[in-house]
Amino acid sequence: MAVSVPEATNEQDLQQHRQKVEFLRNVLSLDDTAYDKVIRKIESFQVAVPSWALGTGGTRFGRFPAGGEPRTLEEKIEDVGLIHQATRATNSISLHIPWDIPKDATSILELLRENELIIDSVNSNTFQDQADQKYSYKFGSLCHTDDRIRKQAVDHNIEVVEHGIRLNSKVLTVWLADGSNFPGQHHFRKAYARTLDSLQQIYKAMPGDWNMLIEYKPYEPGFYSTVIPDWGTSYQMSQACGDRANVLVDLGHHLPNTNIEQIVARLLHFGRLGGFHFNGSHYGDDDLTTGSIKPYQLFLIFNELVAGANDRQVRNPAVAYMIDASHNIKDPIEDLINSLENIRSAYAKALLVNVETLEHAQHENDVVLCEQILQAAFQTDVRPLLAEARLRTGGSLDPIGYFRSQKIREKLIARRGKKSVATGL
Ligand SMILES: [Mn+2]
Repeated sequence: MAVSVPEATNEQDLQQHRQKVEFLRNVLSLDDTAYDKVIRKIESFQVAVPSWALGTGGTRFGRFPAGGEPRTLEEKIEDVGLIHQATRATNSISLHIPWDIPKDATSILELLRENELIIDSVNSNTFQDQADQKYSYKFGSLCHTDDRIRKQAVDHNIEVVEHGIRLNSKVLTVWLADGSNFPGQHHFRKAYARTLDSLQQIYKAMPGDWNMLIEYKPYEPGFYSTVIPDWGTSYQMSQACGDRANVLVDLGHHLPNTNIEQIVARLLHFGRLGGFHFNGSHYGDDDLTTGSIKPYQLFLIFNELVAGANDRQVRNPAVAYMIDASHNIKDPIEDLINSLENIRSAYAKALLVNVETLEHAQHENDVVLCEQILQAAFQTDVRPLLAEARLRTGGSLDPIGYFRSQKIREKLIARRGKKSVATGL
């Protein structure tokens, strides 16, 4: 598959695009150097797409497949390749084991190379029972009271790392469904201690160049407690594991109105922000399109990330950016294109924040000016900058228009069938 879209598909929109860019450059007073710098930063901002987002998601109610959903790991890679071709914004893919166990790692690596993709992270799954599994995770995995079940869950994570090694990944993401549904069910301190001990065993088994990301979530499927409910618990567990364990922030894993941007700033300050799972939510872990519900919050988060990246006093490892979403209405490919666009939009706006003026205003306690500076960046329509970044790297000026005009979903349905269903949530 070609990694760029045919140039002819951009021709129709080109003149208007040039006019919009010219207008925006004048508004922002960007000379050639400043303009190129911003575009190059946008071009290089890449976000991994998860293999489980390529099918329509299920709630615990109905599931309504889009048709032509990928049935195999090869077809999932093909779909991410299509998204990357149009957006040039996702050069990597996150895998879920056992859903995505490669039959032949060499041919998968070849397919990845053809699509200019790499494997970003591998994710373990101890939140479901598999058909061939000896013990059940009904009452937890890494936290379980039974040593044998904990060992089975630890061994699974080590096996996930082994699959990842074969695919040149270097990141293990651990999200646990471990928790309790009723008061009294868990001995909180002992459940915590058992979980940490399990994580330490997994950490010790990872190769020296691997990183572990520890995700937190305040509720669900445990509706009374979860063993890792918040960033503080993830942070402590990361510290107790070692330098290569860090906290993963999933935007949907917070209670309503949590100040996520402040959490991001704290973790950057401590040098423990390891990764991001992007999604959008209104109530809880809704897995909606990133930026569809709270675009200002997304911008404020990126404002912290950009400020942290530009601050020499911040010593944080490279952050792994991933989408973690899968819902049941939109075409999954269009949804991911939407998410990637919204993520880059928030990033581009954060790049426009006048950091020096903001810090001066903060120092002077000029509250109104502080907010004006942020709003000036947030309210700028940066879409021409995103389009320019795509154009320069071989992508489409209008990725969703491209997806529709090329009848990509129709072609996928013709090849894979109307009723094909992707593995996933
Ligand atoms: Mn997540």
